[in-house]
Amino acid sequence: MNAPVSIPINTPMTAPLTIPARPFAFALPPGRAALIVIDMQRDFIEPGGFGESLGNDVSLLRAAVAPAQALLLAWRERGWPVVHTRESHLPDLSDCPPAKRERGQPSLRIGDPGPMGRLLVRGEPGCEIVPELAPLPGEIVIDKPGKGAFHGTDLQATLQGLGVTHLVFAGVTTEVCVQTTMREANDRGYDSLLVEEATASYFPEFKAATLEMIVAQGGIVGWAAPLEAVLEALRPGAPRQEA
Ligand code: TIU
Repeated sequence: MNAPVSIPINTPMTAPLTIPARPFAFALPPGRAALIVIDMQRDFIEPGGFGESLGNDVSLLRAAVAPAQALLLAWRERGWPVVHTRESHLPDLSDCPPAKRERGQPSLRIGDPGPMGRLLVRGEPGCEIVPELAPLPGEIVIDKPGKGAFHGTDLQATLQGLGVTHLVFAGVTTEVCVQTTMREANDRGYDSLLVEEATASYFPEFKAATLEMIVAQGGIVGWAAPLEAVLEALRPGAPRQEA
């Protein structure tokens, strides 16, 4: 069982930044928020990878790259923690359940060789994050065997160690790995915000529906906000919520 989010004692608390968001303003506490960029890998975004093997038009995901990069750069300027995830498997596929590998009739399966190496296998070119969003030394990279980033990883312990209580999300795909991870985070007690332009789906209607699902019922999963609202809040000197 996962322990609830805990705050290390002596963590300095400064007044939260206020981000206009749906279903209501998101209060982002400096020092306790991490940016989590989900699976912005060549295997999902470029032709010849896992996403295309499933029959998808991968060009639809490209739209999220520049907004995610703007968010990442603003976050880095603040010096706050960044987590990158990669959906990936060990070369012997011992962490890939047969039910995942054998599902459906893809043109290539996980572990099969393609133009960017073996699909979704760690260390292969296709498994890497696109160059625009490449992790910097010191940023956290979580290799995850599932759709959710908490499943089978040490993400929970890593975030707890950093005293993180709030997550800002970018990445692909909106309704699969992003939404799954936001739901996992919600159940673990994190407040999560999805940045609308910094996420994409092979199915634009699924992205739109997912945004609605997240914010419905008073934020049953979390919050959503446009990129500009987040960037504005991150600018030095941006107004803060009254403590
Ligand atoms: N197929 C699809 O939409 N997504 C995935 O398989 N993985 C992620 O979302 N990263």
